[in-house]
Amino acid sequence: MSTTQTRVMVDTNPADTSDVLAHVPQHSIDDAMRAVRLAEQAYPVWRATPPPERGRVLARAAELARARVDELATLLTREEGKILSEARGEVLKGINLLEWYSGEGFRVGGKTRPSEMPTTILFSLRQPLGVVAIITPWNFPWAEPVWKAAPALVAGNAVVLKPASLTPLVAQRYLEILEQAGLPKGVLTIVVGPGPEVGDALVTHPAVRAVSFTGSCEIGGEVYARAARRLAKVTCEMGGKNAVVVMPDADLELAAAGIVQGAFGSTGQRCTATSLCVVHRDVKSRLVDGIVGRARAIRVGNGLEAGVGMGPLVDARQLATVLHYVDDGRAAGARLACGGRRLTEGAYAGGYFIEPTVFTDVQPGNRIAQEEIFGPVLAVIEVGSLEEALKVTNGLRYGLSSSIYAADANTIMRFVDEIEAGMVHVNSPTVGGEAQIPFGGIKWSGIGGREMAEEGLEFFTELKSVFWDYTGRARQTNIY
Ligand code: UN1
Repeated sequence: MSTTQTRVMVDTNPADTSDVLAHVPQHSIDDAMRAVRLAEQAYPVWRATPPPERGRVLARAAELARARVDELATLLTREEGKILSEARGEVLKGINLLEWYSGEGFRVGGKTRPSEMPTTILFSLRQPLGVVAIITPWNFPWAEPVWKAAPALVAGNAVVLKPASLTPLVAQRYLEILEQAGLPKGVLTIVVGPGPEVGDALVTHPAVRAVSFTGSCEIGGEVYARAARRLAKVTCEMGGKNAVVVMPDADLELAAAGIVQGAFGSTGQRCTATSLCVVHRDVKSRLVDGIVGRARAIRVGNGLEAGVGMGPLVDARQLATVLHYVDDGRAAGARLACGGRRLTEGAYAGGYFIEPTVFTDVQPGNRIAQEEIFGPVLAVIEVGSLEEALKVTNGLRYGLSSSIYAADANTIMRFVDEIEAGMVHVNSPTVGGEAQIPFGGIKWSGIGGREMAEEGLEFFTELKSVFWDYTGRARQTNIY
């Protein structure tokens, strides 16, 4: 959408800030209002489009995106910083979501039930809400807009999407692809702009019937409160402090590899990142050796270069936050087993690079054990039993993802049962999600319904229950 104002954001590569991707005009509050009006105008035709046909638009978008995986992944790496293989993985995950939701076009629907009344049939319909707002973070600039907008669109809604200000270009490619796939103009509009103003304009707009948000707890709490005040539907997917528990009978090589992948993949800038390792004392030193050896071997650098295993942080602010937590861990008496330094020499000079960092001897009450860092920092806590491990992990205010490495089935099942988290991984890292199974967390990590799978579609629909007496006489015998 064109803008009425001339504020411009310089979109740069976090691995090399002299690489300028674009000068992106920022939208204003008036632009956000205009986007909602466009969506209101586009909605009736889209609502009237049969759901299987809406699904076919997503299927075509999946095909178009598949033909452009490399180009999209390269842009994503330049704009966000994650390494190319991770960017490819993200693009492919978005394509899976498009494929899943394209099929949902054949299934959007309610159910039938028998009635207490003669000659009466009961059924429910799932119908679109109208105009919905979607607010997405910078760390999954392709997958997040896809995973929220695909269910919203197949359900028949018109969408105003506000991607993170740091990563607008990848989201714009998504819109291009959707329109090329046949999405009528105005059914999805993008507004780019400073979160507090433009985001708030959407969240508080009376015509916006639902808000789907992913981002920090701080902003999620505000979005939830403001939308709730005017009784709009809200789903917020927020932070995590995701723990891996390692028991003495675990495969320690597998555990070390999974923890390193979970902690340092995407430079730790992932709501499902592993930021806590809760290990049984009998295997602690062996596990820590395995983790530290692997962490030290990771080559940090520009994600476009072959052989690089970890990219930069996204911007100076994120770098300052992560370094602040490193100082805090040191000051609290934790032992820095590796990393902890910003990298500034040579090719690092132009980017926001930091070493993969591991703290051991961390106490459960330390801030680095309690708060989401959103960077490549792992805190290791030693425990003496599964009970103690559960106490540490369930004592956190977050409840997004979790993992256990163990062999004994009873230990694993008890963990699966008792861990307070929306997602549990067994013998695998805390990260990731798949289109066909709900994604989301509990406690501070999420509110308002799961994403992905059919649950993700339900959020974007309203149910209508129908009571139909096909003789018109059943009510005469009604006792209710
Ligand atoms: C993943 O772990 O693959 O903001 C996805 C985030 C999440 C996405 C994580 N919403 O990090």
